[in-house]
Amino acid sequence: MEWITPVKPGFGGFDEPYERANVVFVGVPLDATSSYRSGYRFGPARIREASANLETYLTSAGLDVFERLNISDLGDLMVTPTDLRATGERISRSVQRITKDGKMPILLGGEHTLSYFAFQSFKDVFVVQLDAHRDLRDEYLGDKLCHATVMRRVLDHLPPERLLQVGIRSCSKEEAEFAREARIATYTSEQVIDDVPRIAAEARKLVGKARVYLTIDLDVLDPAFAPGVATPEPGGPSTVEILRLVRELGKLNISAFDVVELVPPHDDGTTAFAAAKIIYELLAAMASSPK
Ligand SMILES: [Mn+2]
Repeated sequence: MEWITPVKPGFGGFDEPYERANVVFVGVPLDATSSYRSGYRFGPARIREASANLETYLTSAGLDVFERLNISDLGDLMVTPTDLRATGERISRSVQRITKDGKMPILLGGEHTLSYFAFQSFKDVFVVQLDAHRDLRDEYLGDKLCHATVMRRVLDHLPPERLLQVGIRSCSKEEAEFAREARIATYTSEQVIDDVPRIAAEARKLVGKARVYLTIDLDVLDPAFAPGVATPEPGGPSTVEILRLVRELGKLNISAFDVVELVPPHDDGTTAFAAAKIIYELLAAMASSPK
């Protein structure tokens, strides 16, 4: 219906047919294991809304991401509220299918537990995690699989030298000891703030040409820049520091990424717009770097 010139509901207000796409968005409104703030289920919709109100031309890269990439948005995956495993299988199956079709999946969260199911679709990946928290507890409030244990569960299937944690400023004593013993590569929040270009360069060197699953927990940002998250942790980098970082990380050999932990009932829009901007910067970096 050309005569109405509709704004499409997909990311950025655009929506290429799946068959033509090389980048495919899926929303995962998972809202199951929160121990404090909840309302994640509104996350994907708010990120899409913000994305439609930001420019698709990125001044940093000097390109329009929608001219360089064919972007499709499949909408939100069905979440079974009381069955995490059933929802998890649906996440894994979708990510597997998109990858098998030669396209890159991008997941809009939703709570962080979704990363565990998405990650399982990839063999031999390097997991790069931007997060205030390590999420390495073996158990939390009696749960083996939840937002506080998600990376520990990932490590059930991944050698610890294939995990890089960036922006860390909070964990339990048990997690700190586990991370030390497992020698998990870590950059603290203050290391990032002190020298973004150096951390970005070191991260790129460490990861090399490995295929990457990138997970971005929005609480990596200082709560001043991202108040709408489930567990805000003071002392984080600013939005511009994270944008500069992801601009470099976007040059890695990324197979898939997710942006998680937005809780719209606690957001004034700031966090949703930061999330959308981070995604645009990543897309621009990917579009401008030959793989
Ligand atoms: Mn976190």
